[in-house]
Amino acid sequence: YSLEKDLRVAVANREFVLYYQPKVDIQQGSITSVEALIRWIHPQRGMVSPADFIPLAEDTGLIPQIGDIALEIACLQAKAWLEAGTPLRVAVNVSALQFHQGDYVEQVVDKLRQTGLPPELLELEITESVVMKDVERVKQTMQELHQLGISISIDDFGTGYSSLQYLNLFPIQSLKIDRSFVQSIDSQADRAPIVTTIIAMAQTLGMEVIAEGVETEEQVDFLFKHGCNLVQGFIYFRPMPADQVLEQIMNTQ
Ligand code: G
Ligand code: G
Ligand code: NA
Ligand code: MN
Repeated sequence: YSLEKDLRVAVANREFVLYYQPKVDIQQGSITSVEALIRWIHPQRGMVSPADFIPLAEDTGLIPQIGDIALEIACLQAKAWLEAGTPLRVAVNVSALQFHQGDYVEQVVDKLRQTGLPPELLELEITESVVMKDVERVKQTMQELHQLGISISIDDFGTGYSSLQYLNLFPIQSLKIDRSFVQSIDSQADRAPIVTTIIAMAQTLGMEVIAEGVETEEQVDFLFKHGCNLVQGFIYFRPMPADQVLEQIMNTQ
């Protein structure tokens, strides 16, 4: 039995769906975008979490194809929401291998063209570790994406030791404070300064800052008090299937 073999079949048969988790502006009481999170619907095992197959997809070189499927589903969905009269920006996770492909920008442009999604409704989440490799090329790729009107977020921020100097070179719209730092707000007082430092850093650089993995009122209060009013986490919404998103938004507004 081989999960790798199954994953190849999964790519050929497109056995993937996206769940969506809203990002909330707690000051405005609005949803600013939704993060697309992939799930594999395995014919025997049922729903498989990306934590259990993304690493395998990276090791086996299948990740660019899976990323391409995710991007396509996300663009189609955001286009459908737009046509339903509810424009909603969708944030898609991009893995290092996909981002570093020579024709990544063209792949994205093709997807926008094929689906008819305006670039302003697409956001790309790139992990901090990706950004620190090959800085000049990353900068070039980000600039091309930015000039198209696409937003770029740095995911899992705080785990990868980016220098301020590099960050300032890139057209980055927002920093996402890694869940591990957010979850230490209640328990480990010594790590809270990391959160406040990231918030201050984002403000200094003129970027938005969003906290991910927010689960408690205490975390929300702390974040708000320190100037971070964008949050994503179970306290507001869990990742949900596409057909629940509009209903949830209606209830929020
Ligand atoms: O949804 P969940 O918490 O199980 O996601 C686990 C991890 O998988 C997260 O780190 C998330 O960023 C990553 N992930 C989710 N969807 C995608 C995707 O479409 N592409 C890539 N590369 N990673 C994803
Ligand atoms: O690495 P990335 O940030 O893309 O991971 C997002 C993952 O975090 C998703 O799989 C999502 O299900 C999960 N997630 C989202 N909100 C919370 C939360 O409040 N608590 C925890 N533990 N996980 C969360
Ligand atoms: Na992400
Ligand atoms: Mn993250």
